[in-house]
Amino acid sequence: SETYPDIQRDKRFAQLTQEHVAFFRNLLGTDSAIIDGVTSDAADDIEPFNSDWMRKYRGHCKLVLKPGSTDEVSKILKYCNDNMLAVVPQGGNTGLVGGSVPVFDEIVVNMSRMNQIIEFDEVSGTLVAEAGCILEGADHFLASKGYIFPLDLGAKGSCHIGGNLATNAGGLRLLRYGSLHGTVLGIEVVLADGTVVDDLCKLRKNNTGYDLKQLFIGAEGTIGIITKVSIQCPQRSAAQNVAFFGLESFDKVQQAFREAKGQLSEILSAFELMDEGSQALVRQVTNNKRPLEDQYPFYCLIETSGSNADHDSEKLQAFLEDVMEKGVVADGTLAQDETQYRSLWAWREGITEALGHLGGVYKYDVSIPIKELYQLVEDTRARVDAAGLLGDTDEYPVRAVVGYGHMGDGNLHLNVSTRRFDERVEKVLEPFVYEWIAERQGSISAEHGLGLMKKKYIGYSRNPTMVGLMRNIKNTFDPKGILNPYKYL
Ligand code: FAD
Ligand code: S2G
Ligand code: ZN
Repeated sequence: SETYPDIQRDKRFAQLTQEHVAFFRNLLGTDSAIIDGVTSDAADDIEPFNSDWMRKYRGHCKLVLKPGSTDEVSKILKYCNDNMLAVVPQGGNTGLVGGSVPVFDEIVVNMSRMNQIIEFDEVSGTLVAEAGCILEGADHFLASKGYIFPLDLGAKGSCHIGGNLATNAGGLRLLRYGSLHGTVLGIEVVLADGTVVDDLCKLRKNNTGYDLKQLFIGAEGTIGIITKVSIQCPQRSAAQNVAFFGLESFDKVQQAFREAKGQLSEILSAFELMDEGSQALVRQVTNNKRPLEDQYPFYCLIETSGSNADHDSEKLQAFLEDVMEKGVVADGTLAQDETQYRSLWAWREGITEALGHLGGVYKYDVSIPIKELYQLVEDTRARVDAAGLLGDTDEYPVRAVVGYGHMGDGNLHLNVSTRRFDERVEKVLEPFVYEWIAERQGSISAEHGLGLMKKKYIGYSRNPTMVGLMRNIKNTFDPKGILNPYKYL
């Protein structure tokens, strides 16, 4: 796991004492809301809260608090602010940049007990829920009402809606439903000093002053703890279908993307890119039968969501025949039923798990102008090979350099799969990848955020004026710096 030689624990932050624990125990009033490693040895119970999903970042917190209400969050933060106790807000702990676990002994405030749906308006589709609601649970609730959550990602079974807002998660449906900056109507958030900010607006339009909620979307818990969300949810499409294509070049992938937008237009709901390397790893881990007979350098998964199953599959069938005829697509298959729909999606959604299963992964979630999207993978693979690190042996630890992602958003997930985290590999990759991105005015973080991993690289995508303004905002909302310290800025 990662160690932090270049970071010192901020001496302004107090060490936890038994009095502090007594205050929180008294406030929360139930054992299920507190894991106390201060007055008792709870190391094993605390472990999952100290270690991130990739097992790459590890903190040493001794106290996990699980508030059950906004008032409890407010009293926790006021106490921490008054007593200089550092805090890490935590949702489902599926973040991939080390933002959701302590760096040292910060208190973890985990939102999992605040997981209720509060209200749903069946006419407007407006959902109000607590931040600790699990994304998949909220989507299932909406499905029962004929609606859909305008966000989907592979971590849906564990990630929280609050964490999704805090990281401004993009995911698999952004092409169709847009970003959380557009779908979120309001939030309730608690500031470092315990102030409860009620901006839980349920109106589609509210043009009365600065749109402050936007600051908290993507702030990664550094200026407040989101406690409630109000979000506009679209009708769930009656008909969903998915096609899986094999293509001979990245040029052809770009052509397929243009054809999909042109021919499928309003029913296109996802366009995901996968390279052969990423698919070979999924095959290696799952041993599932591949969707197509032959192997191709590239694959794309195209999803349609519309109101009329016959009309949509006719349109998709015609599109498939057309792009095959034109030689844009070398081979393709359409899902015939729900089972095939899910199994085709699994070849895209299962990549992250497969990579995690195989050992250490260096992840780069980046935005690049679409025409160069895959060039970064090729340049990185050549660089790792030239450094003599490609080989999947103990001596040459890099198993594969693969690329996949949300083609429609110009968002590539470059992943370097290794047997273990290895200094030599990191030195070859960083800052090379970030410099490559900066030269093309791309973004070093498309959707996963900055966290601990990318804090020191923000300058590759934001100029000093912007970073200065962000610091002013941080100092306005969290002047003592107790919220998620050491990260982000
Ligand atoms: P956590 O990991 O617990 O926290 C993430 C950050 O938000 C931390 O900085 C934390 O301090 C802060 N935070 C959490 N809750 C709150 C709150 N209530 N108030 C304030 N701050 C808070 N991400 C994408 O964008 N797109 C993807 O397609 C995608 N796919 C993924 C697939 C897999 C298999 C995995 C493991 C992760 C994936 N992710 C993806 C990354 C991750 O799931 C998202 O960043 C997600 O939004 C994190 O939600 P969480 O509840 O797990 O937050
Ligand atoms: C995805 C998940 C993280 C990764 O699958 O869309 O956001 O890089 C990613 O595997
Ligand atoms: Zn993604």
